[in-house]
Amino acid sequence: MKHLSRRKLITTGLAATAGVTGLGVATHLAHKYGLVPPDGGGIYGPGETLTYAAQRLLTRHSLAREFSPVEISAKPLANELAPFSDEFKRFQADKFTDWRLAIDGLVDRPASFSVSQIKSYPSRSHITEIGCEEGWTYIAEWIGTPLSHVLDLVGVKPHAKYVVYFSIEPDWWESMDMADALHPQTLLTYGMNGDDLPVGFGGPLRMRLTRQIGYKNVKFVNRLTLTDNLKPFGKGTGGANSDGGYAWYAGI
Ligand SMILES: Nc1nc2c(c(=O)[nH]1)N[C@H]1C(S)=C(S)[C@@H](COP(=O)(O)O)O[C@H]1N2
Ligand SMILES: [Mo]
Repeated sequence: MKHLSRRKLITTGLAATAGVTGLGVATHLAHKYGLVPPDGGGIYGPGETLTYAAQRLLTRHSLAREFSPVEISAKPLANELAPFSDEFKRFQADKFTDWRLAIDGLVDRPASFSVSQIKSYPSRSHITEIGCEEGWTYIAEWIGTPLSHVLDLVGVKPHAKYVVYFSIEPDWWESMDMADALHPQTLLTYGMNGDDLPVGFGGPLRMRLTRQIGYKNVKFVNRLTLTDNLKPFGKGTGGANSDGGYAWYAGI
């Protein structure tokens, strides 16, 4: 990694804007340094690769901006959701007592966790902004357990490269790399603005990543899988949204 200097990356970026040859160079370098996102071969291939590579090299450990309590949006906007299924309503009627987050794949000890178990672990909160690709954003306080804490409990195998996370809602799933999975602001979120996380915002459990756009923040999460290969999931791009043509790495 240290051989690919900031200067070189910037040069590569300039080359990329200069033309096809530059794009080839950028892609070649990104492959060489393990900076190619899983959907990097798509139509936006080199461009996505460059964005991902730049963010990963330059902002690997950076935190998303945190706001002060007075900046919390008075009326956060919940994205329109599909009607809740009978299965979901049964969990809800029982105050989500039977809700489980299952973790499997490349871990030493596959396990499943209740919401109250997750709430008993160390918590972290942050006041951050979430935004939809359609243009609106809001600021809220998000309360949860760092994903890294729960991953430590199950023991992630060293060759795991991605966390794939699934909603109880059919067809809602996404994945992130280990840099985001272990990032201190990435939370298994169960609270919002001092209360339980309302179901409209993804309760009882939502994946909250601060450095990527709204659609990566999957609601009603009930399963995580650790993997080193995203190809077997869906169409192989690493998420329901990237399968549909959006970027897999949707950095903000
Ligand atoms: N399970 C599930 N998760 C989801 C969605 C959804 O429809 N179902 N919508 C996504 C999209 S496109 C966005 S922009 C955000 C919206 O979050 P909000 O409702 O808190 O504004 O949730 C994301 N997570
Ligand atoms: Mo969205």
